[in-house]
Amino acid sequence: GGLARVRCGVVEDDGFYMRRCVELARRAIGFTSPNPMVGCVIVKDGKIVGQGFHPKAGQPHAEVFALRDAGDLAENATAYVSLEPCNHYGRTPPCTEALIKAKVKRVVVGMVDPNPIVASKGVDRLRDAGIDVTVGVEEELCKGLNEAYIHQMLTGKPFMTLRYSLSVNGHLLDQLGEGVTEAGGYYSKLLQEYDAIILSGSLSEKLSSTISQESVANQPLQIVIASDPNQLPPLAKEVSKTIVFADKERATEADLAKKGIEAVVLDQINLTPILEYCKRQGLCSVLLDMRGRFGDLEELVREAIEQKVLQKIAVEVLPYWDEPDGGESLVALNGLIKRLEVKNLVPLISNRSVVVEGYLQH
Ligand code: AOF
Ligand code: ZN
Repeated sequence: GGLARVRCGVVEDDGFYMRRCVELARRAIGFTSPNPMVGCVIVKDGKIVGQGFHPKAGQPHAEVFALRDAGDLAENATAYVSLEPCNHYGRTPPCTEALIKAKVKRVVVGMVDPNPIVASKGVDRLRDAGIDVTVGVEEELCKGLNEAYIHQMLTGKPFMTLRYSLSVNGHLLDQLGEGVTEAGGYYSKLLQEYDAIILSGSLSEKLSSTISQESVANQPLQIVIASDPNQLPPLAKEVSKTIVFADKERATEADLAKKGIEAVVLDQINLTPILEYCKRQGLCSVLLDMRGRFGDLEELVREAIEQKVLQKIAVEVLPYWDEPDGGESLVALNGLIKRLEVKNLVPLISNRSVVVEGYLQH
């Protein structure tokens, strides 16, 4: 943190360039999964001569774009990368080799890659090639950028967040605060960030309003939990892929397919098959999106907490004092969560809500 040291107009601070990497990486928010977001800058004589970010899984890595941008100027330069350069052939060739070939003198790495096939081997490879490597600059910032990717890599499970809106008197609201129509609103930021959202199928007409209004945005997969799939509201399938998990007592997959609904029917709706589905689909982050009442999500939320699968809670407090017969209260969660470490108070964008993000301490 802190301000960059500046000497004769030349920025010398590693943190400064690493923060720039993170800023670049964020341009691809919502598009890189299952890959991480990564940014890279090439610095020579205190000037940025090349920059890049990883735009999408399958496309070249951040380092490749930054090196291309720098051209011959990369020789003897310092490369800053928010994540350890890879040393393996995946969908793309190793970044370590590209950096070595470009003859960079020094590499500054934000954090080691938790991917077991990388896990410090990239750093080792660069050092073996005689490159000076510094690891762990703005590490917390870099980890925060890819909390879902890191969690998924280390546990094999998607990063799961529970979100809800509350009135000032503590009732669940179905309003979305700084909602989907506002670019930069908190809810639209969540939609952009998460690979999938899980919604209750008993929450009626509101399902289609989850779709982001920004045309360039990532559209998360909608997972609808429906105890009664015959009572489903219209699904906004034309905009976002939707899958319904339903109770087998009420309908068959074939019945639902006839109605154009892609469904998985289960003996009993519970967390395990949903997590397995997420894994098969390669989903790294999932938002449990609670609107107004628990509805069909109640058991799922409970299980996610009890099985320590829920990582984070994002609460938006809106300036309403709702009627007693308004939304449900959060009593169903009482006693389930032992400790919540509040890390982020998301700065106000409008004066219409306050957002608190906390992490469950399992
Ligand atoms: C980097 N720079 O910009 C990214 C990295 O299939 P691939 O070739 O895209 O490889 C994916 C893995 O590479 C991914 O799981 C992670 O370990 C690393 N991502 N590495 O050096 C990048 N996106
Ligand atoms: Zn790479």
